[in-house]
Amino acid sequence: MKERLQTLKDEALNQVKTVTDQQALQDIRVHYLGKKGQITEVLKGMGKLSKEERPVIGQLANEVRDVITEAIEEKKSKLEEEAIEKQLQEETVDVTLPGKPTQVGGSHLLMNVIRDIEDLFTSMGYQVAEGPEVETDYYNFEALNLPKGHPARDMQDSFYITEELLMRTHTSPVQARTMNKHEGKGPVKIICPGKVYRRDTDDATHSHQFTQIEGLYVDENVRMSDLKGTLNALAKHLFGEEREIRLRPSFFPFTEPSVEMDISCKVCSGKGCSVCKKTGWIEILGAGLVHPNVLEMAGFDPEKYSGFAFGMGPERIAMLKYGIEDIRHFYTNDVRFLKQFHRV
Ligand code: 2U9
Repeated sequence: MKERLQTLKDEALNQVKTVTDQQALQDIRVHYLGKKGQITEVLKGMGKLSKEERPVIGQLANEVRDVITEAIEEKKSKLEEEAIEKQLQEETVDVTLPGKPTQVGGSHLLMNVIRDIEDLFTSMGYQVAEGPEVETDYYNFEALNLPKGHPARDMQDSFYITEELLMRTHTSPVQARTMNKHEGKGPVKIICPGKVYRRDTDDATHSHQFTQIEGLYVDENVRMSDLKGTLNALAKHLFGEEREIRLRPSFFPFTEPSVEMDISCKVCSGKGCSVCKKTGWIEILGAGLVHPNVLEMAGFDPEKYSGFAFGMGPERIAMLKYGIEDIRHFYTNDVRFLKQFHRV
């Protein structure tokens, strides 16, 4: 029995030394010290021993059990330490290592231009108004002095959905809707950004869907000089304090008189270059005093009220500001293009 205990002890201690995980260690504990463990079996065999041998073997068996128990406890805490150390190693972050670049998104260039313009006009007391992209023929055309069959309708070749519904061709219907809501009482001071649609073949300067931002100011005694002052502020806000503007006569069915606004070319400061086609001036937007028919149809008395309106394309503004050659860049979502203009 003594040798048996000795063998078991050496065997157990050897296994405890070589074991590498808690589960296997637990199995050793059960195998030797468990209810049916080797040592326990020996102790159960004590009955067959002589009364001289019993205390000796008993004591030896307890010593062996204690030695094995202690060795197992020691190994257990050693394995726990190793596990923590390993975890620390694995989880240690070498802060000197360069971080993984996270692709930070940013606002779209067109949104930046639209926000710039909104910021200027909201700072002048305008409100941002929006409306449906699927518009009625009445608000997209009739209310803007473009009665059925009016030739100018063709200029804005449209995506009709039904006889009466189409994808809006400009954001002007938003102004017409807003004026109606005012039931003939001024002032109306709004800026209307949004997507518009025209049946056009996409190329470097045309797209079947693009953005527009229009503005409207209706009140008593609104004059051309108010429009000019407002457009001057806009040009300087977008293209720099040193920019000059020029107004040229033009025609739009919904404004009379109508103008187009040019800014002095910032590439050649007006001397003439390829960008401004040697004119020194670059056309930016169209504008005018709201046509009395449009005021009337919206319930405003043209004798009492007058107003100005303007419209521009944010794509055109962005292409001029950043020298972008192809309008399709705005829509093809090429991150190499977009991230050049990120505003985080
Ligand atoms: C109402 C009354 C008048 C909006 C106007 C323009 C001139 C204009 C073009 C700019 C670039 C269209 O996208 S574009 O090609 N727009 O030149 N827009 S006046 O006039 C209005 C609008 C609404 C009730």
